[in-house]
Formats: sequence, C-alpha cells, structure tokens
Amino acid sequence: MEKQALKIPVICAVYDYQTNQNHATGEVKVLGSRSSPYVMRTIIALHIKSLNYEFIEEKLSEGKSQLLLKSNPVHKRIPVLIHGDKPINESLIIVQYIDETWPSGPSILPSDPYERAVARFWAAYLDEKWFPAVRSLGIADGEEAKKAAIAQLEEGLALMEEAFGKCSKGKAFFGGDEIGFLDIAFGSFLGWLKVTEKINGIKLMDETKTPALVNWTQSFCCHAAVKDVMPDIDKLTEVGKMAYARIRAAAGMH
Ligand SMILES: N[C@@H](CCC(=O)N[C@@H](CS)C(=O)NCC(=O)O)C(=O)O
Repeated sequence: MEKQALKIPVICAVYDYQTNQNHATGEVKVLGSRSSPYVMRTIIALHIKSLNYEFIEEKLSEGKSQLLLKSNPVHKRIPVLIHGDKPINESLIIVQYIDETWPSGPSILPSDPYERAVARFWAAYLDEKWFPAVRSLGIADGEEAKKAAIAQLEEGLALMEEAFGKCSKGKAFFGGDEIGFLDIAFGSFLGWLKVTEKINGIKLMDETKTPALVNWTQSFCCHAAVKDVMPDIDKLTEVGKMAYARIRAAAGMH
C-alpha cells in the first residue's frame, strides 16, 4: 500500500486494485485513479462504446502530475479524458462527450429531450447533494452528526428509488434495457456507499427500504461494461478509512 501523505479534500485516494489494463491506441487516454468514482464513470462509458484506451494512473498521493495540471488547469482533478490532443474535464461532461463523439455505439443519454433532462437533473442531485452526504457520514464526528448524515442519505435513496420507478419503466436500469447516463452517474458511487456502510456498521440500501435499488445494484454490478471496473470493497475500505481519517485530521476533527 502506498503512503497517503497528501491532503486530498475529497474522498478519493490512490491505489491500483486491479491489474492495469492497458489497451493503448494513443487516441484515447484516461488520466485517473481506479478508486475514484468519477474516473469509473469515464471507464464505463468507454466500455459501453467498446473503445480502446490507455489508462494513465495519476498518483494523487505523490503530488499532481504535469500532465494533470496542464490538462485540467482549472480544477486539477481526475478524471481527464484526452482525445487526440484535446483534454476533456469533469466526469459527467466526459460521459456526454463520449456519447456524442462515438454515436455508433449504444446510446448513453436518452434520446428523448425530457428524459435526458431528467437524467441530468438526478445526476446533478447525486453529485451536489447525495454523495457529499456519503462523505459527511464517513467523517462524521459524534452521534448527532452521524444521524444527520444518515437521514440525508436515506432521504436521497428514497428519492432515487422513486426516480428509478419513473425512469426505468419496469426495466432493469434507469436507462431502460441498457445502462445509461444516470446508471453510470449513480452506479459509480456504489463502491463508496458500501465502504461507508461497512465502516459505520449500517445498511442504507436494503430490501425493505429500497427494493428496486437493491435489484438495480445487482444488475448494474454484473453488467459487462461494469463488472471489471467495480472496486474490491475490502481494499476500497482500507483506502476509505485512510481518506476519511485524512479529511478529519485536515479539518481538525478527532
Ligand atoms: N466534479 C468532478 C469531481 C472529480 C474529483 O473530485 N476527483 C478527485 C478524485 S476522486 C480529485 O481529483 N481530487 C484531487 C483534488 O481535489 O485535488 C468530476 O465529476 O469529475
């Protein structure tokens, strides 16, 4: 395990938990880390389109590479998709770029404008509201803070359960018969949700509270574009514990 020396303000750390698949073509490169949920989105989208890519491991714990600083000078974050010599930043924008640039593969965004807007709405909700609550639970100091984060997460899962009913129209995925934009946006967080559940000894997504999401999780994790990308939960838990401890220390918490 590498030393985790740097303060990373988001729950993400670096380690290589799978063998580095490297289908180099030079045309498409992904700058990222395999423990990052946002990087996972990019990889799943590339898999859906059956595209070859080169994975360039960014070891954030060792400082940011020149390539990252040059490719994402505004946020300096992973993932970065490099298509030819063009860098594309922000995971949801990257997924949309992949969908638009390689339209001959299976569609990722819904073709209907309203359904597309709904998928984008929930993806933004997950990034802006729900996933930050996962992080809050991971670093929660004391029972009150834990309870508040759990309540927020459960409320969010109830909303996603309802959204699943509307978006999937009785099919296996938010995207219908195949995984789509919202499946990718939400599914990429499942590893970190499981890790946070494990660290706290709780179950947030279960058969009684969110039965449709439980079924969806199983279908999502088994999907051909996803199964080799899903993180090993035990290893991710170790990374999670270190990342949460680092964030707590940086915030002056115990
Ligand atoms: N909104 C961004 C979030 C990306 C992000 O937070 N990446 C983390 C890795 S999981 C990162 O690069 N952290 C380094 C930093 O914040 O300095 C996206 O969707 O791509």
